[in-house]
Amino acid sequence: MSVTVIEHLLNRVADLGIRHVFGVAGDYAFPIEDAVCARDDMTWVGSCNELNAAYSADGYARVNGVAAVSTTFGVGELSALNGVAGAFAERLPIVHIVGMPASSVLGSDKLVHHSLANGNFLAFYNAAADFTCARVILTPENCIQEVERAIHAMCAERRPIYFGVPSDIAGKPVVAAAPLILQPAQSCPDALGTVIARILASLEKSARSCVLPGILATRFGNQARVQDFLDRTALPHATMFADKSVVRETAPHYLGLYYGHLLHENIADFVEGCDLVLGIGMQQTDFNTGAFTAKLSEENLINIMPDHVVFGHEIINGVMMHDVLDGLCAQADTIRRFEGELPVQARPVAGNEPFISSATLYHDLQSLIRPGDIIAAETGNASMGMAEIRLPEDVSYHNQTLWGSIGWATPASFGMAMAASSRRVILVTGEGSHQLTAQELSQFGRFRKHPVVVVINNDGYLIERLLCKDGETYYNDLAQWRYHLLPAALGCDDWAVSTVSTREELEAAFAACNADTSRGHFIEVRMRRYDAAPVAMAMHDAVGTLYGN
Ligand SMILES: Cc1ncc(C[n+]2csc(CCOP(=O)(O)OP(=O)(O)O)c2C)c(N)n1
Ligand SMILES: [Mg+2]
Repeated sequence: MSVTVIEHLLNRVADLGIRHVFGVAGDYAFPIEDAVCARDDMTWVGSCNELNAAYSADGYARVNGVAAVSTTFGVGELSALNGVAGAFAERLPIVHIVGMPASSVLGSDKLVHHSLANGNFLAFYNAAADFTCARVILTPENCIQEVERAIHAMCAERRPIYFGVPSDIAGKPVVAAAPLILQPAQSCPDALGTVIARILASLEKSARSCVLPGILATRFGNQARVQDFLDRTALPHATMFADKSVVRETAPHYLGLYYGHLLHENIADFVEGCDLVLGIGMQQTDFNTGAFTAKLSEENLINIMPDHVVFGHEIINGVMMHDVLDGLCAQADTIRRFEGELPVQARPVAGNEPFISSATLYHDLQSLIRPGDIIAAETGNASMGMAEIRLPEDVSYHNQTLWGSIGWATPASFGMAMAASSRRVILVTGEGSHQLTAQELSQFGRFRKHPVVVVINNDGYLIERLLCKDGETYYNDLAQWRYHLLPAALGCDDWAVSTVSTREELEAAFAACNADTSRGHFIEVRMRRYDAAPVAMAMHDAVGTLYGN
């Protein structure tokens, strides 16, 4: 029997290593959902809403490398779009499969549900244009080649793609077509040789160099190469806000967080005092540069990007990051090892105070984290506090730094748990962010995952209180939920739940997490209203720089 359109698409999705499809069912999409459920190698994960499904796919892609989300026409896909756009910005490959009305309806003037009642059936497909690197409405004739074209674009760009599947088309047999032979982009040998020689010569000439490894190195599959290069050269290296856990944070030449001049002035002075700064997939965004206070002089900067290298003002195209890193690693032994003195990042220190404060919380959180953990830290004080802690080996840490859509972390952490069933997931979120997507906690219970959920309750949108004109304005206030009742209400019956405000209580809650990993743990941490992490305070002080006030 010949393969149907949806079977062909799902076969190729499975080939990519995707085992779960997040989404919300809908009548136009039934043929997609039925086809997923009919497979032994795939599980349908019914999310509470499509935004959460897209965030979960984002988390899944961070851990698994690639993910899938499926939604219904209009109402479903538009809800997912914020999450898809986030994945676009943060370079995460996600296959978005949308169930559309039958092809006889598309292009007609029929008044069908989920349509705009104006005959424009392409509005939602068009809305996806700027948030995907390829999109197509499948037909039996275009299926084989267009699926390949889109998957190729997704893998090359590490960005989402969109497949519209009209409900009558899904079950039609694909029409045979010559397979597209698409090769991954190759480095141009001459350009590659030039680039490697120039980087080595710059390192040779430099009196003091350092490396800024960035999140794009991880996204493009080069984390091990970067670590190998750093281990073999012992070059000092620091990370920016989005780049946490790209490198091993226990390495002797790892300096810590480079946050422009808002914090850790000694690290900024060291980095900016180098006559060569070698970025590897490094991005100078507002949050990475400490509100643009980082001052990296262009002529001292080389940045190895996914498919090009930037030397000051000059860009050399046609060189793939993995080839450049392989070339550098092959000659790593010729690079002079750094032997000078390194700056030390001031670390969270805690005195003996009994109550939890941001001075103690992030310090004490270090006792919770174990090698192998996966951490999702939400935008706000949570990620700003977590930015400064030093992670043990083999911990992967995730934050949606660039897109910064609050509510992301709760469903994303669930996606991470689905992608890595043997690893523990720790979610650290503010209570304001948690309110956007808290219902997705229920999926942890439903799929028998055992995360540690830390909800920091500081009575409102603290980061907004710090950044806006008058923090007391009531748009920063929240309804006070009884957070400790959430796990039970959401079907996470056997979870350990605690509300803590002293360090002794917190210590006991963390000890329980590590003593019993066979169930979920939910900890509400009560904090004072204006008790902010140092990074958040520094941002507060720099608000004028950031917004041009
Ligand atoms: C989807 C979305 N809406 C609004 C914002 C603006 N925003 C950024 S942080 C924040 C408040 C976060 O509050 P909470 O999670 O309680 O963290 P806190 O800073 O209080 O610790 C808001 C509303 C955003 N980033 N994303
Ligand atoms: Mg809050």
